[in-house]
Amino acid sequence: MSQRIDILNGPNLNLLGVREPQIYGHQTLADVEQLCRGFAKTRDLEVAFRQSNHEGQIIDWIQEARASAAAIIINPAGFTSTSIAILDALKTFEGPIVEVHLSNIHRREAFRHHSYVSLAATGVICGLGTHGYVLALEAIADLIETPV
Ligand code: DHK
Repeated sequence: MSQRIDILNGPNLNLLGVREPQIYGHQTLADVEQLCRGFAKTRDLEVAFRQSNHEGQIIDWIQEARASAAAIIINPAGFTSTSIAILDALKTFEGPIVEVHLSNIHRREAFRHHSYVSLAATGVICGLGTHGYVLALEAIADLIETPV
């Protein structure tokens, strides 16, 4: 049976493609979902791809993932540097967690440099645009097959 990977996207990522394209690129979130589903198929993984502008909704999805997902990929967007509650929820998840940012947050404003989420993440990918999601899935597929 294929394992499920939850890909969770935080606030404003629904506007991907139109929002500050010089930073976040021209691909939409639907494009990212398509990329992820295409790659997941090659590794026999099931994907639940979600986006919310609401912190509580993201926390509910993380809690749900405890029972139904093998791994989490999360782009917490603006909640990265603010949400202790998302960090606490991620700490209850036992599988691998990969934090993804489209932009290189370390080349941007200082307030984006600190991530609460990184304290719970197995790995972090940033600055590689939408390809970062595929790299995260690839890493997770390997981790699931051969845990470190
Ligand atoms: C997306 C956001 O919305 C910002 O709040 C983060 C992240 C960076 C990204 O690069 O994907 O600071």
